[in-house]
Amino acid sequence: MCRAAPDHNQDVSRHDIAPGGNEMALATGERRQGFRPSLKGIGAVLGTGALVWGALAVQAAIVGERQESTTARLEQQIAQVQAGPPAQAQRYTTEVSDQAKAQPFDATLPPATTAPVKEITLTATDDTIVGIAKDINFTGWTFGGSVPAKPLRVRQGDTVKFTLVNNGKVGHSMDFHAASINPGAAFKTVLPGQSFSFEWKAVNPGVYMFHCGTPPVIEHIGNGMYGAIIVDPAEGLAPAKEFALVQSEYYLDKKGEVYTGHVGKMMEGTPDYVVWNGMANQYVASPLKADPGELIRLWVVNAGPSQTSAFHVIGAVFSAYYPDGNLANKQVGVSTATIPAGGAAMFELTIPDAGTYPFVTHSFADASKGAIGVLQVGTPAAGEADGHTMDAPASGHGSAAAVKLDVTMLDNKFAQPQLSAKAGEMVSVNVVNKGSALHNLRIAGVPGDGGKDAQSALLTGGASGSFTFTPAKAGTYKFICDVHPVEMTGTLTVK
Ligand SMILES: [Cu+2]
Repeated sequence: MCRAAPDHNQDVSRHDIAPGGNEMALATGERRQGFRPSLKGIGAVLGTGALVWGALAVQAAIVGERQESTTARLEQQIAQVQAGPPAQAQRYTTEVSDQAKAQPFDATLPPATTAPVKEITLTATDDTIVGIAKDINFTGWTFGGSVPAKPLRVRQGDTVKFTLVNNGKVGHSMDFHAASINPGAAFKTVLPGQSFSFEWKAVNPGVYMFHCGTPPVIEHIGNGMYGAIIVDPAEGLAPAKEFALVQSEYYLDKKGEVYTGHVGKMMEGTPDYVVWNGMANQYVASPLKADPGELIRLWVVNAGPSQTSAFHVIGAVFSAYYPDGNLANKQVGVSTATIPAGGAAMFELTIPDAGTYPFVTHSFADASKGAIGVLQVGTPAAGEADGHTMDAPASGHGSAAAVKLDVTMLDNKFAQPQLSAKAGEMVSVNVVNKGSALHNLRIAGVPGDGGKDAQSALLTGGASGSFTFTPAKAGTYKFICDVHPVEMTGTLTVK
């Protein structure tokens, strides 16, 4: 049920969303009547950049966005995209930022209040600096001054009275995936300096994305305008340790000291960072904490704008997985679940043994760009470096007589890519991670403890560990880091 607020904002009505509108504003202010995008026709005229033009024009035409500044921006972006693909992707550090160290994004989730009407106001900004990674500051576009927005929580049956205040320099809007509402009336663009209210009823329980839907949507989401809203089911939920996690991508352009969003990279789908709750690897440095045997509930949104998440907790299986967070969607015994861009899911798990359990998108190209966090269950075992290492496989061998090998991990290579050992002779490997990313060392095809490949624990930056194995047969064996299996490889020669 939508009720447009009686015009705070006369101007907004002029900029109303008109689905099916076929008029496009040009930067000159002139309007092109009867604009009917034809990819083929445009392609013939404009050449290779045309598909992108087509995509943006269709989007703009469909939504009928007529705001001059947005249109000018759109044309700039088209020019940018037409200028060619982005420069070869640079690898940025995934070491946590000073901001993430000082104040990691709070992933804990307080319960919803019992008020049947939830009045929520969010302020849009487009100049909020976010410390994505060490020495990488980014001009975020936000709801409420953080990327992502702080999670919202209501109960099924509540009425949400929502107000968007636009303190930004361009138009912004709010699209609640949890709402069933006429988007043309409710999700419309609000001009800078103005505000707009609408209300909706939280009918469907679960977890949903919300985001700015002002064209080009990819830019507004790519710059940070999104968050999670949880709608508790009417029947309630079992008590649990709850966390809200939003996966999203950053695409960087260098403008002075502070980075801005690179729309060309967004269109190419080549993110520089993929992160949990806005900052690279922040929960590796500051793990989320739970107790052994405690029910853990994770509300996970994939804000995109474009990547698919393959959500997984290393060393655990979800006792229940609910697509969109609706209890009616229950699946059990799930290790890894797909969360599409714009989608969400709720996961429940119980971890019996104390230890360090990383949560990742198992699309490892993305995990290695910052989408790794850690669930710290119980207190770290003695000997675990600064509490962030996984338990090393217990060694059943005395290591006194073992041959010692030292391996140093860097970002992203092994400092000793060639190792050698003798068949039948026990080897003790000491590994130290001198990089900032999460690494391990696994020797493929050489049995270690418990029938698995001989391997170290997953080690955070600065941590160290050790493991032993006794190679049975001569040969050459490849060792890799499971987090960086392409770049981090080496060879063990057994004579
Ligand atoms: Cu926006």
